[in-house]
Amino acid sequence: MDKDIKRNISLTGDTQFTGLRLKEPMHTAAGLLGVTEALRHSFKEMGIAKSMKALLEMNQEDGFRCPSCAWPVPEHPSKIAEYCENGAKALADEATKEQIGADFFAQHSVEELSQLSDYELNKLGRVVEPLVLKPNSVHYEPIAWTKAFELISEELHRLNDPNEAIFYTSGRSSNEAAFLYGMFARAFGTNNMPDCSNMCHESSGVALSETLGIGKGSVTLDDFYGAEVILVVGQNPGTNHPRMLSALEKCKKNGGKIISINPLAETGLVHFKNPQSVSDMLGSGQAMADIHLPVKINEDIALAKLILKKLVALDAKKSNVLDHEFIVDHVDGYDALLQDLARYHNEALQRRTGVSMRKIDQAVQLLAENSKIIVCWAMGLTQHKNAVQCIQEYVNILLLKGAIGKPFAGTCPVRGHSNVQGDRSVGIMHYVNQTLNKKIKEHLKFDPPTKPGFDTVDAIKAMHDGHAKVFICLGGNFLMAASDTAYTAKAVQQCNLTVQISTKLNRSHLVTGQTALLLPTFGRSEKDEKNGTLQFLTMESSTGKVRQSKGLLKPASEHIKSEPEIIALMAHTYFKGNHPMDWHALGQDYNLIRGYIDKTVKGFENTSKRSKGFGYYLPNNVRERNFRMLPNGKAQLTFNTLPDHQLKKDELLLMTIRSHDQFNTTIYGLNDRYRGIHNERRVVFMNQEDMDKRKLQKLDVVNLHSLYDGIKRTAEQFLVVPYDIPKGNMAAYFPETNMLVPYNHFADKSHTPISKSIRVTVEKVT
Ligand SMILES: Nc1nc2c(c(=O)[nH]1)N[C@H]1C(S)=C(S)[C@@H](COP(=O)(O)OP(=O)(O)OC[C@H]3O[C@@H](n4cnc5c(=O)[nH]c(N)nc54)[C@H](O)[C@@H]3O)O[C@H]1N2
Ligand SMILES: Nc1nc2c(c(=O)[nH]1)N[C@H]1C(S)=C(S)[C@@H](COP(=O)(O)OP(=O)(O)OC[C@H]3O[C@@H](n4cnc5c(=O)[nH]c(N)nc54)[C@H](O)[C@@H]3O)O[C@H]1N2
Ligand SMILES: [Mo]
Repeated sequence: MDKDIKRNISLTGDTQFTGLRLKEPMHTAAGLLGVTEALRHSFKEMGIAKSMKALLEMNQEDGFRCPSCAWPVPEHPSKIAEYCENGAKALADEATKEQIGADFFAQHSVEELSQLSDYELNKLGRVVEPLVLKPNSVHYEPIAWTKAFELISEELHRLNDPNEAIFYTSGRSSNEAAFLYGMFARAFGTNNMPDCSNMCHESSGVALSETLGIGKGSVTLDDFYGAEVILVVGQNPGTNHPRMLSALEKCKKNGGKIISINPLAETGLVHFKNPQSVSDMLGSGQAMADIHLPVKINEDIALAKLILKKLVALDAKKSNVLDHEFIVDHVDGYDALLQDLARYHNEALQRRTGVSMRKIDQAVQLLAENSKIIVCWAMGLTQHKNAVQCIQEYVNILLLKGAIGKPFAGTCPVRGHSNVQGDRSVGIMHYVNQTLNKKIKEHLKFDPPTKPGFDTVDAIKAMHDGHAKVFICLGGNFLMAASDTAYTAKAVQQCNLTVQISTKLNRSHLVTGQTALLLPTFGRSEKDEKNGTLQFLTMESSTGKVRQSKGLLKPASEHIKSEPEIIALMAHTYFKGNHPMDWHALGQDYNLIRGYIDKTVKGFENTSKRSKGFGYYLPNNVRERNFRMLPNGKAQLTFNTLPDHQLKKDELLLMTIRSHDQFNTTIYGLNDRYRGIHNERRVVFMNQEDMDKRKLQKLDVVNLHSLYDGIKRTAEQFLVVPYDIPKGNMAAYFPETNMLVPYNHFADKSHTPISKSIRVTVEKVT
């Protein structure tokens, strides 16, 4: 193949300002405005009849799971609105009437399309037929499905080593599709299975496996309702998990208290109106967080240590502050932890946090007096160099309080993508799981590879250095989600073939290998019938519950295929019938896939039946206080050190966050109304004092630079917005700022990029 072709593709698209209007940040989340906003969005994208039909089925017993976040659905969902504004937006986005096919791509080259912003690309609509971008061409053209699978098969057969292929997964898939995909990668011969979770909750998985013996959270939804204290750390539920607010509200109604630990006073945590409650809708809503600790970016270890020290000191004065019985029976490392804590000084810790001692004492008081405690967290903890340690420091608090493995208490890493947890459960992983491998040999009758594969960071490097040649993606937008956009683009462009199984157009379809395939697939809300039988899929929520999902809308086109069918045909074409698994049949009847899942994956038994209705919980050792798999058979306390960012005088720490109008790299709109931002994404939130020091005024235009290992990276064109954010900290939206995140700086042990604490300087553009 000719290696010389260089398509002229823009990595940013249009960066012109869109016309910022600033308002005051809002104090009330959800409520009537939330649902009206949701419906307005759905009606515009999908039409009224289709919207109502679909919304009424979303998250209902026999309906489909919301394609947005992974928050669990209650046993008795509301019949009118078991969805939130952002769930409705996600549905409207996938069920849109807009479509693009071969004619569109004949008219518009990938070079031309790359000039559009991510927002404009997504608005173009659903991709409705399989397309190929040939070497030396800048136009996608139609390709028959059979030809597409043959092309993939040829490229895979041509590789010198199976480890030259990479199989990426985004978390919107189903257990069935993810299982088939993971097993195809293994049957092909590689564990190169990076997934979006590497950029997301991988740090939680590592932190929890080491300390509690399972890489998942331990609480159920019902635990929220009876908790006495819930800590919401580094998470913005009002935007990213709106249905979680109902659970927090129920906890408060039952007398529980909420503590928010976050550099920003995020709207859903300050005030909240429940759209399902008439009295709330008419009144002013609830004050959600009882205490807000505005911790500086990445100073959670200092804060948690100070809390631990204060709890230990109180425990010395009066009994029952710590749960000594639990500690003696189940916890390893108590004396050593106490010795370690003694090395730190309260005032020094407090200064680092930036939070007043008075507020910290209020939080300590609540934690001292109660023991049914849940800690929830998301990206504010997982995306730092010391992310694993940050999480483990909060686990220390739970362990000393005995708030583990009993009702109304425990860990809750709040997952992002709707099935990211299920994907991992059924086999999407870059490491080797011996138990799973044994089962694969026994039931799938092939020998899985025993060498660990690439995670996201390693995959980018391998492609960049020419060690990987075929890159297949089950959903997602790898280019824009990964860090270091320019480096990642170069990596992907080194490949011979890139394959995207997608619903909608994104920049990963434009920045491609020599040859690229765009294989259009069903969205979650679409009806999947095979040979006259209605198929269903299953997903696992953030709390480890497996449930069915049945789409009901007519698929966007008769030329698109479901994810399981695409994967099955890819494998069938590759093996040409020469494999112990009947791949073709698996793509036609998902009960057959579930049959295999039941046999090979721990905890999944009789899934086709048990996943009906409200589904079933997977086993969880923490819920049973079983720590046999850990050293000394006990849960592990950890000693975590304070970070040293070695900030230069003019550097600030930048966190890259989500606006209210996006789902990761999918941009629904240009507003972030809770934070008072309208019609613009290119903004940077700064503390007024940091602005004054740099002689910056509101709405000044700035460029942001990061400097790591002597390499300067720049994100251009941002408007300065003064905001209530701790001194020394800044925030801007992801993915516009991903080019600032160096590919080789990531969390110890988990490799999650440092997207929440990037050292950055601000340059005023004159
Ligand atoms: N509508 C919508 N829903 C989504 C998504 C979406 O994009 N849109 N994305 C989904 C996905 S994949 C995920 S992973 C989740 C993400 O959900 P979140 O983690 O809530 O998303 P982020 O916007 O990254 O917000 C991080 C929060 O952490 C805070 N934070 C940042 N740094 C620190 C720190 O050092 N310490 C503390 N204590 N807090 C900090 C920020 O102020 C912010 O409130 O949401 C999921 N749900
Ligand atoms: N700087 C910075 N970077 C980050 C983050 C951050 O906070 N800051 N967050 C990280 C996190 S938490 C995550 S999870 C990753 C997200 O990384 P990804 O999961 O790779 O990205 P998404 O934006 O969720 O993927 C969107 C695309 O998925 C496709 N899609 C949508 N629905 C379906 C479906 O049902 N099936 C298929 N096959 N395709 C579908 C559409 O084509 C859409 O354009 O980004 C990470 N990157
Ligand atoms: Mo995520």
